[in-house]
Amino acid sequence: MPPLDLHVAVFGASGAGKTVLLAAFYRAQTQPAFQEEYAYKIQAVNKAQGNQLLGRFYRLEEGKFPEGSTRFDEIEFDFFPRDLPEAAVRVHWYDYPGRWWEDDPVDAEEREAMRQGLLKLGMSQVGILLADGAKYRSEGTGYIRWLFEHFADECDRLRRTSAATGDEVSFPREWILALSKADLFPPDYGARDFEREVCRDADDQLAKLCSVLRAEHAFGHRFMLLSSVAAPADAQVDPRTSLGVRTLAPAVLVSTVEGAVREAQATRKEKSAKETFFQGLRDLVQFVDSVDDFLPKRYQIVSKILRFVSIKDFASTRVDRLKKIREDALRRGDTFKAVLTGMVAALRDEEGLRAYHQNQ
Ligand SMILES: Nc1nc2c(ncn2[C@@H]2O[C@H](COP(=O)(O)OP(=O)(O)OP(=O)(O)O)[C@@H](O)[C@H]2O)c(=O)[nH]1
Ligand SMILES: [Mg+2]
Repeated sequence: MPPLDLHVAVFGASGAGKTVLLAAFYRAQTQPAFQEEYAYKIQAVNKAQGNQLLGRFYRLEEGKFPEGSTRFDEIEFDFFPRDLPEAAVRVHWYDYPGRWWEDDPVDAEEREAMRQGLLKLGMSQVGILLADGAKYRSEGTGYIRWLFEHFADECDRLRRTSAATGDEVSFPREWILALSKADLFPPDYGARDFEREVCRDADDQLAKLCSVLRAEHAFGHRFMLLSSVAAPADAQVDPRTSLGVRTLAPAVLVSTVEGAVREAQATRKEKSAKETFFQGLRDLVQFVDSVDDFLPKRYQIVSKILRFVSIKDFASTRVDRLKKIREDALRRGDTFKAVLTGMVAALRDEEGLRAYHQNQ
């Protein structure tokens, strides 16, 4: 069976930390210690791109950050179970100049690259809106309000200009709000604290953004902290310390399932208003064999996921149980079960609990 494709689009202004995040994401998950602990590992589908990412990381180790990006890149990563030859999950990741959200294109060529790139971002299953941690640290609440307003305006503008040229832009259905450069915050600051501050201080702007994205149920309830490297203001960069980069793929996987459940619930007329996610999930599993018929194409991945991870394990907070299932699957050579349960477990370990929080 080919790997499950997850498309993730990181939305972030210039300097928010997209390119460094990509290098850290790759590097952290290629480490032998990572493989030992998580029981899966990542490989770049294109080896040359993998080397470029490593090169970028080695320069970070010498304290050199990348220049601002100048073009659109698509990078694919495969997730393999420890010691098994086949990949279970393929993550498609896009990197691009954040100034595309601010400036007009410099020429016709860039305009076209921008158009194609933004269409790809919009087609992704999961969107990550990256709030710049350094700016939030220095500017406070005003920055988050500005970010939501600015992003809502840009999405609105994109929709209007695309409509004028005959393109229909879509936006990801599921969203994660992530705070980059989380190393600039105190060590006990978690995604839960970020969620509290955002809901307390920027609820109006959040509501407006949700309506522009047409994502009332899907934006503003998943929060992440991300730190690609520790870069304290007056000390050396420490590229070996990261936060949340190992939680990202699992968060995207789970968000994709949640999106499909909600979509399936919405198509069923008899659904009660109070039906929970897990009731919806249970229901979806009962239909799992016919699910591909009624789910939109981009969610068909979910029927596959649910063949390998049981609802109980999906909902379980028992990391030890998940790890046991994962190890059994490895012994049996069950590629998909091993990686998928490994990812669910990663959301519940210590790093996952600090870096990821869902409030509803
Ligand atoms: N403290 C800290 N600083 C970071 C981190 N990641 C990035 N930075 C800083 O943020 C700057 C911008 O990061 P990039 O990854 O290049 O930003 P970008 O979003 O790719 O920017 P564009 O390519 O212009 O869109 C870096 O040069 C670093 O100074 C991080 O994890 N922690
Ligand atoms: Mg960049």
